[in-house]
Amino acid sequence: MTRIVSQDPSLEPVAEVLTTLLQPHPPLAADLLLTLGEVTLSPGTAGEDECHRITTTPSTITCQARTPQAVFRAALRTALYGTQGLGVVEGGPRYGWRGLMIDTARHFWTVPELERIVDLAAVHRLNVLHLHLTDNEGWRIEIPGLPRLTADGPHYTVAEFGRLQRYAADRHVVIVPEIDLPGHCAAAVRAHPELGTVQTALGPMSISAFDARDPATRAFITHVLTELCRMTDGPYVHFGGDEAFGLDEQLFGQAVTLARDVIRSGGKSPLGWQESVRAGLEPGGIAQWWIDPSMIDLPADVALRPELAARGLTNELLAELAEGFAPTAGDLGRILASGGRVLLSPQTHLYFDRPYDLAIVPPEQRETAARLGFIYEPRTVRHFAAWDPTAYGLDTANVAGVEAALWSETLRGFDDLTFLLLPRLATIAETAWNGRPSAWPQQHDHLRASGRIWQQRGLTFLRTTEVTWE
Ligand code: TNX
Repeated sequence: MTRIVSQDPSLEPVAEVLTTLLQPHPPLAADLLLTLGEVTLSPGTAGEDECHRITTTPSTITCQARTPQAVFRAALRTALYGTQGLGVVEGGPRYGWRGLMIDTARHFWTVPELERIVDLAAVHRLNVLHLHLTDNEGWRIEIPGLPRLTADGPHYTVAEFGRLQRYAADRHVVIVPEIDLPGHCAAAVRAHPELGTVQTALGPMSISAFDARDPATRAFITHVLTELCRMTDGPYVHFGGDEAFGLDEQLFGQAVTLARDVIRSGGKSPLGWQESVRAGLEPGGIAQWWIDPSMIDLPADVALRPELAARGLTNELLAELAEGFAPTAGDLGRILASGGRVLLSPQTHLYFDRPYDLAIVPPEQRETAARLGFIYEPRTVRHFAAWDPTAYGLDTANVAGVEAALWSETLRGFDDLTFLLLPRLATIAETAWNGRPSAWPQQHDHLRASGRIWQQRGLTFLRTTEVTWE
């Protein structure tokens, strides 16, 4: 076992959780010393609280930072990936929000499964786990006073959610819970048919959205978000706001404004998908940017992508989708014009339900790779590794951070989940930390080292032929 010595009482919990996290891995030859103290602020980093200094001698590795969280991340990284020789290295992350979103609505992930994801997030120095807790397919979080929401489906109880947040906090990961409204609300309406909705259709799909003029619906939104704020330890509550097809701007604005007001009254900062900026945004407010018309890689004619036709997509539906997403063209501009901050989740590179290009999948994993992923064009791992967060020409002050997202429509179990996450999560996590993509040879070596770590942790991953795995 690696010997971990904390030189400050406030670092004892860090030492303890490091010991637990490092259990599956071979010990370090040197002792790991944890210490609090000032470090030089590295230029272009998220702030002093996140910066660290690592000093390596033949017998000891000292991880120093101003905060336990920065000591934790520096020490875990060093213990897993080693140091670059003897001497002193200083550093820190470029982006302060390095997140991963997991969809618990389309597939329910158990608490132990989520704990393994929290561990994985920590291994890759991520600090946010965003949980998409409700959607048309299911409602996954107990809300005190509204038992019908969770009467007939798997879900997290209040106590489980509390334990998960503490587990994550020990690993310096903040949980951001999301209740998706006013669209994506079918599960809530199944449980509470008395709620007022607006009904529309997208191709063959019928779609409902909350009607925020309805008093029962307003009371419901208020109740749910008030309770959620009470249950949430972290500073943020996400209210969704995406794809509210069928609602006009005014009705959409009413729902978003209500959600934000309730969340602020609950003492939390509201956060929504990019569409929510159409209801305005307060200066400094965050909107999660995931799409614009240039990112929608759907063809104008299904004949060009036979696999889409096989999934039931028609040209009529493609046209409706294109029309429904047309307003996304203005969202980024709206966020910037209101002095808001962008949480970068562009689906071209940060949506991990994008299928893998079968050309990079080894034969024994082809069957798995072929059934996983949404209707996006397949891509290689190098495509994700090349993602450059500075490519959008945004000012530092306008970027809240980076968040990858994994939607669960095609997933059947935990191995499917990690198969889509890994290896690309590691490349995006490095880019979020460094602020820019490293050159491929460096990324390659990092992935290769990561593969060993995932194997030791028993995690399934795509053994892409782009990497010479150990
Ligand atoms: C769009 S991304 C959605 C999700 C789907 C996802 C599939 C977003 C805010 N909404 O409901 O699961 O596409 O990639």
